[in-house]
Amino acid sequence: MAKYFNPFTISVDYSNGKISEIAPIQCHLVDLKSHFSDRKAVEKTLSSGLNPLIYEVYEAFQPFMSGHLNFGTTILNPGKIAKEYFFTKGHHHVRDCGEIYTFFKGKGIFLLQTKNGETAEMPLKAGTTIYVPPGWAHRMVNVGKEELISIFCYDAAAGHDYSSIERTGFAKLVVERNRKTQIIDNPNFSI
Ligand code: M6P
Ligand code: ZN
Repeated sequence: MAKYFNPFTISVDYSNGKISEIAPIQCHLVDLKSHFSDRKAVEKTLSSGLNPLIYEVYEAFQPFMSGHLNFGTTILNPGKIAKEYFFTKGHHHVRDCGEIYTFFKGKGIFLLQTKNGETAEMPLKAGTTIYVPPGWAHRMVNVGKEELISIFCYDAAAGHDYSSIERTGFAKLVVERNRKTQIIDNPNFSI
């Protein structure tokens, strides 16, 4: 008889998003070099010896676990490179599927876009739950002063497709101008 996968629990610390049973995946500035719009500001920061931790992801599953749901937390630190706020890399899924995020700390903007050029931007704060339908690339941006923390869930066989975002960039940038958060068109975006 086939052995069933064992049920399990994880412990999320809701004060900081960390999950004690899981080793986080970390993303530093050097990993996002080509994603920030001001490349000179990135190089200046790195060459001064700084390589800040931008975000950490705690994932229950490695990808490509058919039939399972992947879930965990993302902790996106506050900060900016030049005028642009810290963000996650952003991706489509290889195997198209929806995804749910619930935010429990911080303040942000969720950027979405399709390969047809449609875009959407959603404000985020503690208590916001967002449904990302299939076909929408997604990125979160931290526009607050503390960490932006969320719990997510999606098809564990979906995989991440980073290539189209690396090629086109995001259609919108989230920047601070005149001490205000603004969503502007990315001058370097092309489908
Ligand atoms: C969420 C999930 C993860 C994703 C992470 C960071 O936690 O969607 O699957 O890896 O955000 O996003 P990205 O991989 O685009 O940097
Ligand atoms: Zn996703």
